[in-house]
Amino acid sequence: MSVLKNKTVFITGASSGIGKSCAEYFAREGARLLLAARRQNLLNELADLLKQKYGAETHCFKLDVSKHDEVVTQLEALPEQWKNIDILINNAGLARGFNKLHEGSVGDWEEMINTNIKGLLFVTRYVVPGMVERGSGHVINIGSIAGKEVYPHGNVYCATKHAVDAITKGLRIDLLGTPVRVSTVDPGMVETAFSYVRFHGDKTKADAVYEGVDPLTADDIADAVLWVAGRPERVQIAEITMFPTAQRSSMHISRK
Ligand code: NDP
Ligand code: 8X3
Repeated sequence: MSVLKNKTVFITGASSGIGKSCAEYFAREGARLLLAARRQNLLNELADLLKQKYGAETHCFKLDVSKHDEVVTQLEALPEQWKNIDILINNAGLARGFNKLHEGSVGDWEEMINTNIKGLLFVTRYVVPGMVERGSGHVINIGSIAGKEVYPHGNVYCATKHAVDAITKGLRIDLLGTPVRVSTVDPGMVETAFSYVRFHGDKTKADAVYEGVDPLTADDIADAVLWVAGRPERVQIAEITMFPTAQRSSMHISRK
């Protein structure tokens, strides 16, 4: 039997891409899923599909992680049987804009900082005390190669993912002496709605990012997250960095 069976797994940003794939991978293992994002209709559709395919038990709720009041109110309002979260997957995040810093949009910066840094902090701050109290839990952050390298026009997005890297390391250290594990999965190029969102819905620009490359898929990342979560309790995977074979760094991409 899977070690993840009946574990309660909370996935932020489960309506699309990596979060959605994680939901499917954990559902297949028999985990109970708390699914959150702003687009609740997509979460409901996903929950129906996972019930049909795997008999998965899910609870979906609308959540904008960047709003502290909403995070507290929504998590406070969880039904009793959903309050004990075993695994938190901090996935909700986005890039907005692709400009030189001195030509960038303050609105884009605020959205990235509020979601990728503050949103992750708000959710983590709420969930982790329960893990410490119960003496078990695992936080898995979705970082990025952008948290390890900086590339042209990546400036503020890279800064937010460097912050995620620092927060991951800080949390891991601060939880020393507890059984709560902290991990990060840091992908390079993954084909999802990510670039479409980054380019404010410009499909031509988004498609060009993946042109001539066989990028990672959201499922590739979910597979890694599932592996991280499934290790025996004495094993804490600190970080996994993943690239498509055609990518060797943020700046080294071989295109056909
Ligand atoms: P998608 O755009 O496909 O998914 C992003 C998810 O985040 C959506 O479900 C979206 O849901 C959710 N989200 C965005 N803002 C908020 C918010 N304020 N509150 C709650 N949910 C939010 O992109 P990916 O799957 O690629 O991105 C997932 C994570 O992976 C991000 O953290 C991203 O930085 C990271 N990443 C992506 C890479 C890539 O190349 N694709 C590579 C490395 C890391 P909704 O809009 O419904 O709220
Ligand atoms: C997403 C990957 O290289 O666009 O985090 O920053 S990258």
